[in-house]
Amino acid sequence: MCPPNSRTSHEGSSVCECRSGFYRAAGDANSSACTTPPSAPVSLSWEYESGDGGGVSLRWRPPVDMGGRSEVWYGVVCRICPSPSITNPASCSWCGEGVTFSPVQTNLKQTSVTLNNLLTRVTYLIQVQAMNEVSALSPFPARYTSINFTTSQSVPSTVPMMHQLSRAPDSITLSWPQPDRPNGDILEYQLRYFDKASDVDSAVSVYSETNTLTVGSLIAGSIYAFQIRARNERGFGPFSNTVYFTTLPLEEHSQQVQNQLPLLVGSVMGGAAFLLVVAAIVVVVVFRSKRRASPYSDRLQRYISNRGGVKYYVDPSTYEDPSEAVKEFAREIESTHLKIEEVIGSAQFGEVSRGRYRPPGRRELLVAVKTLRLGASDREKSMFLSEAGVLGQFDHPNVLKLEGVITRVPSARIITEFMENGPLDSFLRENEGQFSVLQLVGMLRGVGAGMRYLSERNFVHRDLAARNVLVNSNLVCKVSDFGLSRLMRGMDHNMPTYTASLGSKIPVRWTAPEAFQHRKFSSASDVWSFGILMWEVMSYGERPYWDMSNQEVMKAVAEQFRLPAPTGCPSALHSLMLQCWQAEREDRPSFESILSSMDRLIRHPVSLKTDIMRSCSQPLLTPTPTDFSSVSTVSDWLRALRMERYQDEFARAHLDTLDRVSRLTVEDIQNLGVNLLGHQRKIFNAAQQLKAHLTQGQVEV
Ligand code: 30K
Repeated sequence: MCPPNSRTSHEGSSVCECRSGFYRAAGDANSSACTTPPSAPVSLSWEYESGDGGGVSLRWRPPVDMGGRSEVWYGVVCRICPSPSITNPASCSWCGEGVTFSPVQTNLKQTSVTLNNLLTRVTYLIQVQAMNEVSALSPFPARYTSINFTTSQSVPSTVPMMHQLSRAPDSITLSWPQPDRPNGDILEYQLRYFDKASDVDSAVSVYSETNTLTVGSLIAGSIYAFQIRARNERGFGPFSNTVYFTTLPLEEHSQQVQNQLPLLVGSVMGGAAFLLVVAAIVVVVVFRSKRRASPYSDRLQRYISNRGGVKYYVDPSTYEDPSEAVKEFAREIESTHLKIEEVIGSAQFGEVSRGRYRPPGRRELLVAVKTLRLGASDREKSMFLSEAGVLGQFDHPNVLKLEGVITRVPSARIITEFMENGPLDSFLRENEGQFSVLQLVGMLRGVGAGMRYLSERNFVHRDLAARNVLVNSNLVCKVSDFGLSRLMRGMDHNMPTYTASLGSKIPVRWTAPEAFQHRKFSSASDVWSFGILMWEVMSYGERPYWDMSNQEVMKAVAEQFRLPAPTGCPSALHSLMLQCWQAEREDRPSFESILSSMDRLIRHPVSLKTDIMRSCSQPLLTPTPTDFSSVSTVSDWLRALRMERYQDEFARAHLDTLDRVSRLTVEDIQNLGVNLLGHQRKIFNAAQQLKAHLTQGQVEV
């Protein structure tokens, strides 16, 4: 006798074969009954999930016919259809990756699933298939049941963040972006606020149709709690998290007024009627000039606004609690989604490892994981994490991308994209001479584009250098290291006593003179650093100013010496560098203009042809290069170089003609008794230049 759904094909056969449409699964014994795929699930229904996630939950009951097996699982197919009346399912397209399934989309063991991130006012066609161990053996598709529904408009999702635009003793002006899912037109926002000392029952509400609002009648120097929500046709969405802002303390206010007093007094003298007009102009002018003089001034760095569609970056240190900034701008990553592989380098607060991160519902990414070293203080932890608070605000192909943070465990981690070729400086050193000028300019253009993006947002990097730019496998360069700038800035504000010792922390060779002398950091000082970075790139990672000491570099730069064009560097690029190194920061180009210059060069590659005369190692240039017409003796030459102090050494070595000087070798100079390293280099380069000049003269004759 054969078990159910099987039979023998001939007399005396030892196995019972399955009847058509019935199967034995791999694990089934030969003597067991044959089984078939299950029938379709039944009673499929849907309903909205509570909350504002735009979710729908689906439920069904198991198939009536289990096909003779006990196990069953389900798969969900999601399609999006053009109209509510589905006449032809073929006209529906796949939902794509936007929709997420909880717990999973396939191999579901339970009879319910939640779909999230659905669009509003869209018709979905959902099919739920039932499968068992023998489904794969059947040539027919799994049986399914389907349902369609049209999502209604729902209330807006929460407003993701809120920022202070300005403050006075009795008022605060706030701005915020649209909710991620407005689900229709936003009709108005409700801002509710209360004194932090009291509770939410005492909250007052104000309404606005725009994304900014000024709240008045506040008490000076007090902390207020703010919450915001948006309303569309369907009603109000949920309130945002509470954020706290403080009104301006009276002392600070009076100081600000005092600073403006001389201007006011001047205006008063102009007469009463005139005064009104003048005062208005003065206020505008003062505000504007302040902004230009110090683009990283507290005010602007602190505030985010959407003026002209550009967001200003928000300085996490202006938050009451900087970890709030991290929460706001950085996603918290589940440790279980991250695999750390090997250490690839070290950074200021600990080591950097390579890892793999699998975000739910997305493919695995290679990432770099910065880990805060064990035993770090709370202050170090918050400085460490504030880099993520900055990075998380940016989204540009030439700015390192933040994937998220892990803050809930003792050793905090920052997860960013992995950059296959590592830091730009070592990458170039390891590949010296391997790239065309066009490729090098392409890399520089990338860094320039990242910097233009950052400067548009009023972010001042302060530590732009090739070591802080990372390169991926496509040679795309991305600006990184937003930590050092934060650290220096934090100290600036909070620990003035450290400022003096900080001198050593400033990367002098990359820093504009006004920044290392008076700490006037600005986008214009970033432009100076960009010029140095251009030099690093064109010289394949040579150290700027070679082995000169920081002191010597500062002195040389103050005396208007500038780096010469690296070997093989087109003069058009060197002249762009020289523009970045203008002593007066107002004279330097903006990143915008640097980028257009580079684009022009890239479009006309002839301009990037190296001109031979300049390709040889040039001396540290002065803006007025050595004028040989007035140089006829060795003393003249030394004077032109501001190296008069070595006259005796030159005389002792019988270097009494320009011809002899032009033939100086590096060893000769070392034996001369010129003991300052930078000077040896300077003299050698100047001698080379002299040689070029003399040979040129001969050719001309
Ligand atoms: O892929 C990488 N992604 C990163 C993200 C890497 C490094 C940082 N932060 C560091 C940037 C440089 N800065 C220097 C002062 C210290 C912090 C963020 C990163 C690296 C990398 C790791 C540590 C130091 C420098 C770079 C990386 N190094 C690599 C070396 C590499 N990726 C890929 C290949 C490689 O081969 C030698």
